[in-house]
Amino acid sequence: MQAQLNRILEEAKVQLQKAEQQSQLEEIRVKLLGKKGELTQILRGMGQLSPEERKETGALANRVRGEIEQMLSEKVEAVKNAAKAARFKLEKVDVTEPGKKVTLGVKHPLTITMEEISRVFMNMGFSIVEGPEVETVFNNFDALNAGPNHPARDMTDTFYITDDVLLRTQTSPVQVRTLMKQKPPIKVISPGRCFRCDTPDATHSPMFHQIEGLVVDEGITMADLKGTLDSFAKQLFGPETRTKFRPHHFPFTEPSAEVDVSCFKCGGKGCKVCKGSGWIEILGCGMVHPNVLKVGGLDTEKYTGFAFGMGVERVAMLKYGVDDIRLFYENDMRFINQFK
Ligand code: 2NM
Repeated sequence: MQAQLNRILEEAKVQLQKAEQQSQLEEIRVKLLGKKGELTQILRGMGQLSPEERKETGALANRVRGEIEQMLSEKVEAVKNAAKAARFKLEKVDVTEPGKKVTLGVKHPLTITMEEISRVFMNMGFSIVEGPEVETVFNNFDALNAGPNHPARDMTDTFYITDDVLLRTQTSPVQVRTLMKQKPPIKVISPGRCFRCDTPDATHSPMFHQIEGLVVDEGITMADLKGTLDSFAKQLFGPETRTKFRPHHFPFTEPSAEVDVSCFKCGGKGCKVCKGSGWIEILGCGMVHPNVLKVGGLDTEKYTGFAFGMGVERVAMLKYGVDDIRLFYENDMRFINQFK
């Protein structure tokens, strides 16, 4: 039995020498010291020995176990250290290496312009409302007093999806929806994407952005319209800006007007930006037509309102001196990065 113990010790030494991984060491431990291990089996068989033999063999067995345990833990430590050293070598960091450049994103010029316009109206107490880009013909045309033969309804101007469904050609259907579900006082703007069947060129795009506004309450007059839009123009283009209201026609407003602002570049003397006239056309507006107010079920003897609309691309092109609308949609970062 003692010879067996010595053989186990010698064999353990050889095997531990060869082992290179922690899993191998664990295998060896189980094989020798585990519940069914070789050493454990021998210790179990000691009951059959005589007392003297038992003493001697027991002492040897304990020594062998102690030695094996000692060797095992040393080897486990060594293997762990070797693994760590290998990892450190692999994960070496060069602290003198220059850091990676972080490039921050920028806002799109149309987003900047849209937010700037919205901010001015929000500061005047307007709320922002949004609606779907896919609209009903009713919300986009009928409700806006554009009769069945209105030219804007033409297939060549409008993207129809079915006979009754289209891509909105302006954001006014959002205001129609507001009129139908909200009681006055109403004071909203609706920024969003619009679609018209246009061939792209320097000033046209089949997709563009609008911001429209609607104010409805008792006693709203043309003076409210002029005061609001004059204040807006001064906040967007500078306090020296003057406004001019020229008679115009829209189906959804009566009377209607187009608004010119004095040229923010030359102050009105005439330059390239205003094409020598001193004035720049910036938006359309008018007193909401009674037929439109009726869609919201309003008493048109009691309630009046004004509305306006402007193209975001047009404002951005003027503000930033961009001469081709298509630049806004190409996402060439050399263009986009100029508006930080
Ligand atoms: C414009 C010009 C004039 C307008 C009218 C309405 C509504 F829904 F209240 F009738 N919303 N927006 C309007 C009026 C839009 O854009 C050039």
